[in-house]
Amino acid sequence: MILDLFKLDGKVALVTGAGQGLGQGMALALAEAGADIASLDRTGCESTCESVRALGRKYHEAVVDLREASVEDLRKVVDGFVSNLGQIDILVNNAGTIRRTPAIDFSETDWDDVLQINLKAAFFLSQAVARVMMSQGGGKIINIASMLSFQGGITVPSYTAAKSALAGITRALANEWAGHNINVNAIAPGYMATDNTAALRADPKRSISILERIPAGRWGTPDDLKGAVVFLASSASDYMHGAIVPVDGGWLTR
Ligand code: GCO
Repeated sequence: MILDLFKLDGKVALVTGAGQGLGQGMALALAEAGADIASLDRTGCESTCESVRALGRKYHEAVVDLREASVEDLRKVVDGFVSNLGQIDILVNNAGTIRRTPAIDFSETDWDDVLQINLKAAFFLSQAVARVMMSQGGGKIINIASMLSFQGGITVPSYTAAKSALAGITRALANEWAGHNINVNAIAPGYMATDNTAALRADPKRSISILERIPAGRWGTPDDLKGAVVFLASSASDYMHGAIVPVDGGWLTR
């Protein structure tokens, strides 16, 4: 029956940045759908851990700062999860950072950090996890893109570069790995009320102009991504490859 296709019982989902915000919301959604959770975050994720275990699912975490992690470190983290949880069926590349400075003054550090965390780590984690998925017969990779995968943005050039490229590698990896039963897709959240947009919401001009453009008439919340992430993590989306799915209250249609 159709609703059974959405169930994730017996699956293991690795979510980066699962400690708060969108990552926490998605980790809980996957656990509610039946998955055990492997969490990778730069700090411990006590509240995510508690909620996942309260649902009766296993939770295992690795504390890793993606800004500093080498490709070898990422492979070791993935191996550690496989030894503890037995497998990885779903990867959500959610961890991200943003730096706000006009392009004319933008620093090398703000360029490198954002590209490292939002793009390079997502690519090499996908590579390490895809090797596991290939040996298991398939899996689901979900990249968390952005409105700035489609638009230029204002004073966030390295974020726009990383998120636009993340949309590109979503398609590139989808092409290469579809034949291995690995679905690579992305969710592009709209303007969500999380830490990422705190500066925008605190700026009276920008917060009004953003809100005015959202047809749904409100900022998004972590709960708004729950349906899309479970869908893309489940068998219900088995024929989807390389899609970038906006969950944006209609922002892009404006
Ligand atoms: C900005 C915002 C965006 C949002 C989000 C949009 O400056 O435009 O911070 O980057 O955070 O990613 O989808």
